[in-house]
Amino acid sequence: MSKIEELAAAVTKGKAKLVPNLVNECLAEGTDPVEILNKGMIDAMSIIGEKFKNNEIFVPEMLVAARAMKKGVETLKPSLAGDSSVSIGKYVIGTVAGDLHDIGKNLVAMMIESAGFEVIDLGVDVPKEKFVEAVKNDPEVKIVGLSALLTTTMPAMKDTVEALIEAGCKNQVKIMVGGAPITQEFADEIGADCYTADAASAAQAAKALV
Ligand code: B1M
Repeated sequence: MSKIEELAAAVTKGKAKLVPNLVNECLAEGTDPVEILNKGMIDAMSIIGEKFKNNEIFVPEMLVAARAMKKGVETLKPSLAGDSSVSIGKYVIGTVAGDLHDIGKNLVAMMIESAGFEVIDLGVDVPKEKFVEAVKNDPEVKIVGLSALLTTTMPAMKDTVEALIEAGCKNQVKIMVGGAPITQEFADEIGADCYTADAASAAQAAKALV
């Protein structure tokens, strides 16, 4: 088994203590950090998602796999993120109300930060009012990023975009959306300015928006 396969196996089994070492071993072998992220961790989480859908595993197993992946991302962060010493603007990000998924949101935040933004991370299960407040309280915020992983929280994303529009925030910020169930069509329907499918393209799109 290759090191990257060992890493993926450790993530799917939720072996959080083994994951940082395996990430470092992959890096020491010269594996590209993006490949480590994609093949060693994101693919592993897709396997977990499939197993959950097929009732082969349940929430606790999903949770330990998520914890293991978080450890891996923390270890990989210095190799993935570039120079963020100069700020090109503030970027507010959060997972919408009712939704506790934050691995993808954290990856987006990390890539956005390495693209040169100062990131204000509101966390998970963020009420629409908190997004509005974050924009209203800081004229330097240029973009708001909303993440949703559940079909059941897509309406909360819509509500948040509506609240930002109603509060007049669209004069100040652009709104970016993403997450597994989100599509370009949905983004257009709710009035978001930008949809991207992954963290790397979110960072590129954010730079293009300012
Ligand atoms: Co959840 N869960 N989960 N879960 N979970 C999914 C999303 C699910 C697809 C699993 C499945 O059934 N196959 C399913 C949703 C089904 C649906 O709505 N259609 C599901 C479910 C049902 C649930 C619960 C309801 C389960 C239950 O309790 N019965 C529950 C809901 C809790 C809640 O939120 N209220 C729940 C709970 C959990 C855990 C807490 C156990 C855990 C999350 C831990 C955490 O995040 N801290 C968890 C996990 C780990 C998953 C899966 C397995 C993995 C998610 C993940 O981290 N992927 C997931 C299955 C799957 O996705 N295949 C699943 C890796 C991550 C890097 O990808 O988050 O997609 P992702 O982010 C990507 C892109 O989407 C994009 O970029 C990221 C990186 O490239 N992106 C953006 C994300 N945000 C963006 C924002 C942008 C741009 C791009 O701009 C701003």
